[in-house]
Amino acid sequence: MTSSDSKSDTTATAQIGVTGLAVMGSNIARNFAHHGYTVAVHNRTTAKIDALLEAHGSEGNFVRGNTIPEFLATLEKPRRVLIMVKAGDPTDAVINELADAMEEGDIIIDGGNSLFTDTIRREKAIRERGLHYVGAGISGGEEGALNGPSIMPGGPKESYESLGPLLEEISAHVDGVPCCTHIGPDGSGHFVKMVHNGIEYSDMQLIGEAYQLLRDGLGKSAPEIADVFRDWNEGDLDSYLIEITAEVLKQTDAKTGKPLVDVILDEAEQKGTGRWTVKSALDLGIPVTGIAEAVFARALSGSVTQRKATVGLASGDLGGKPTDADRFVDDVSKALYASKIVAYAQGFNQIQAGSKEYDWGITPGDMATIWRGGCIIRAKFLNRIKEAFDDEPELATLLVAPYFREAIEAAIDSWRRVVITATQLGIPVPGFSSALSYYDALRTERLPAALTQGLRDFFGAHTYGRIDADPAARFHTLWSADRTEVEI
Ligand code: NBP
Repeated sequence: MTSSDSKSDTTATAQIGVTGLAVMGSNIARNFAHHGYTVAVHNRTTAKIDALLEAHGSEGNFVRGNTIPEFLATLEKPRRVLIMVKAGDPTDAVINELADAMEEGDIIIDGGNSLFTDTIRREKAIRERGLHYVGAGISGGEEGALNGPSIMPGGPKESYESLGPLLEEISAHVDGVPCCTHIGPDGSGHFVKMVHNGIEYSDMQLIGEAYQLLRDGLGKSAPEIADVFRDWNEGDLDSYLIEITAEVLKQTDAKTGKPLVDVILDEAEQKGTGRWTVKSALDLGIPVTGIAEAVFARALSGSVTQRKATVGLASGDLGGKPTDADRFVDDVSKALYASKIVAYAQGFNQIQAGSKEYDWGITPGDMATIWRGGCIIRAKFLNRIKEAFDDEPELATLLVAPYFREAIEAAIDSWRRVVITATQLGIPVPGFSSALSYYDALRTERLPAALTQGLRDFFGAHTYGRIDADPAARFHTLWSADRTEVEI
């Protein structure tokens, strides 16, 4: 079917509009159409409208709009327009163009990966113009967008009443439950999507470390490691990322006949959502060490100058090669699971802290529910996270929820053995080891922070609290005088 004979009737009335028809937008537009909606489609350059209608116009009812006014004219009122363009300035440009032409009560939805503070700003500006603004995090990539993504919409409750049923319908469903729910006001949806991406970074880093341990610790080939990941996907680690790790590892490069992973340049790129997660965590004072290590590990892989300069530096000679391969594989799987629990525990603490800071009223267990399908971090154990928050909505950390506490108890010796072996062999495991340190630090009764406070008081009179006084009371030792203590 060509663009001229596709269903591109400009007089039709569309229930939803999608502007921005690159990978994500065109697949979401098709997803809406597959669910029986008439979808208005628009793109800055009309070639992408032609391409969509030419290839997929027969899949449902599409209405083309070559310009924004033409596009808006095809939509039922109140209009619902989903923006799927590049985050940042392009999104602002499209919002402004739409808002100038829209009417009171119309809804603008930004489905891109926008920074949540931009969404807070935009929501306020659009609200003041009498329009509704919904910042919706969408995860699942190309495939999810087409067949059912995980959707995290923030914004006014009234907008969700009109928009929610559509979004829930096109989202992934697990056990009949949609992977979409109203997250909270203004930037909450994009905040949760950002943390989701941060957890995704951490998950991928841990998977990478497990792969390297099996490769360099046991000398396994990529296809052999693919088999291990396939086995792991049958148990507690069952998740999309573990499943596709097996797929990538078993892929052969057509050009060389080698495993594809062995010919891919080992420099990981990033688009920025992991970095945003860490920046936000620093502002909130939440130690998301697993996500931070993952972001830095990608940066390190791209530190070509430093890597070239250090090739061949001493590694030490402590031996430590695993003698029992099967036990080592089992240890690595347990270390991976325990480290992954830590990554999620940290991410959920960040969501709790963000919700408190911005007064969003987020229900953490609901995030676990809507991440069970459609998205990149979908995993079997999200059910356990949901149960943990259902049992204890104010849970201090997932690490103390009975299921996870027991899972870590079962993994702890393996986890330590893996970190010891990696250290002996000189295999970098920043994710595994920092997760273990985080766990150990949290459960340690007395931390060296007392000494840090003493030092701060010595050089800067920054004061300290005492274990035997009111927590709010502050004390200072007169270090350069007679070293007696005064209460401030
Ligand atoms: P891209 O992020 O590659 O953006 C391309 C789209 O933005 C095209 O439609 C392009 O129009 C449009 N655009 C640009 Br660039 N500048 C514009 C401007 N000034 N005015 C109007 N339109 C402009 O597309 P994508 O990969 O489909 O992602 C869309 C959004 O979804 C992004 O925010 C992305 O971060 C997010 N996201 C992507 C994924 C994924 O897996 N790719 C997953 C989840 C979320 P043109 O055709 O005229 O150049």
